[in-house]
Amino acid sequence: MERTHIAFFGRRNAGKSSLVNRFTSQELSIVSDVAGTTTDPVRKTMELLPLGPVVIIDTPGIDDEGALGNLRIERSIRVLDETDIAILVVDGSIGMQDEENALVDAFAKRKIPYLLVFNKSDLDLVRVPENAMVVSALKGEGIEELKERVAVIIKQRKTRPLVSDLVEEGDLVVLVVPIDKSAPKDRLILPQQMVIRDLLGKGAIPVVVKDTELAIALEKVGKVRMVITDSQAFGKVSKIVPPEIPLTSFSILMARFKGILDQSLEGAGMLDKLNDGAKILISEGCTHHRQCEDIGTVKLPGWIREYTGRDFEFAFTSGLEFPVDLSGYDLIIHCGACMLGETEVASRYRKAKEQGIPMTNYGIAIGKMKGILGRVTSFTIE
Ligand SMILES: Nc1nc2c(ncn2[C@@H]2O[C@H](COP(=O)(O)OP(=O)(O)OP(=O)(O)O)[C@@H](O)[C@H]2O)c(=O)[nH]1
Ligand code: SF4
Ligand SMILES: [Mg+2]
Repeated sequence: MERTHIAFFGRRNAGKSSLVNRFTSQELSIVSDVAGTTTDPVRKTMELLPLGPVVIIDTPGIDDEGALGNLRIERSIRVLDETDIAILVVDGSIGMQDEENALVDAFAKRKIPYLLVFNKSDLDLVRVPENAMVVSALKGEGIEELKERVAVIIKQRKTRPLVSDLVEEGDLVVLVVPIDKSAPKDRLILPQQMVIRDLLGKGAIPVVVKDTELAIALEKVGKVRMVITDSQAFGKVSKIVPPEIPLTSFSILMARFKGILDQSLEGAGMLDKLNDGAKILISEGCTHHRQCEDIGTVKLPGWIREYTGRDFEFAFTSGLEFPVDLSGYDLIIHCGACMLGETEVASRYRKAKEQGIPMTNYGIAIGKMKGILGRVTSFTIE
């Protein structure tokens, strides 16, 4: 399961950092009575009972002032893009103001579930709205109840299956994992681990091979329900796997899992419509190119030029930077985003959609250029 990103928002001095420290039982953030103590979002990845794997995010107050204040507000708002569950912390001795109401609107617009928390219950509180919880970060009161409420929301979040709905118990599924120089040393990447885990959970039988042993494996193993490959090896693998065996890739399954498959398929169609000089944004989810190495920066531009016979202008971004204004681009091609949370990915695709810019990802773009997109997204089951 993906990590749940839980972010604490509110005005300055509401007690966000105090509450984060109580919530995590750690001294994560500095607390003081100076308004504007937290100046940058603070993130902490951890396991938290009864919530499981989470990222806890403390944010600067959204009522900060001046030029620097505006920058801080922007950073807090940016955190919404990765937020799965929001905690809106209100100074209960003051109550809700315009800023809190604006945040509630922002949560609603992005469909982010949130909990309204009136803090400082040890003081005299103004009238508490019915849907609000009351806590005291100072005294540590109401913290367990808050965690339980968050746990309920986590349980309710819909989890789509990655691959287990496409196979039956006892089905044999061959996974192709090329071990070339771009493969990480001594381990499998997250989408590969997730597919294996999901197949095992279903009672299916995953068989993992390198591309070089695929042909021999298919001969030996008998009836195969599906082959799942790294999309970089689509060209080679699609020639080895007989057409009657369904074929797809880890990245296509991930796109389906993250709810962005349809938009990505539509976006890939743009590759046939680009004019010379079109601007293509290639965006990667991490800065250290874990297993992607030069795919985005070198290989992909080369393949696109070869496929289209045209020349384009390429721009690149990586990590958490993703342009707010996408209007200069004709097409966006994103990496598999294995290091990004589901909500961050969804919000990038939503931005592209809102601005009318086609967007696709590496695996689907490669499938398209190899001429096998129909085959690798059909998910046909014999
Ligand atoms: N009485 C009382 N004071 C609290 C409570 N929680 C926090 N405070 C105090 O409120 C002040 C601000 O707390 P912080 O946790 O730094 O607030 P913040 O929302 O993170 O503030 P910024 O980082 O400036 O946005 C500190 O003096 C805290 O001790 C509470 O439950 N009761
Ligand atoms: S986040 Fe993107 S660039 Fe980074 S390893 Fe994953 S797929 Fe590659
Ligand atoms: Mg703070």
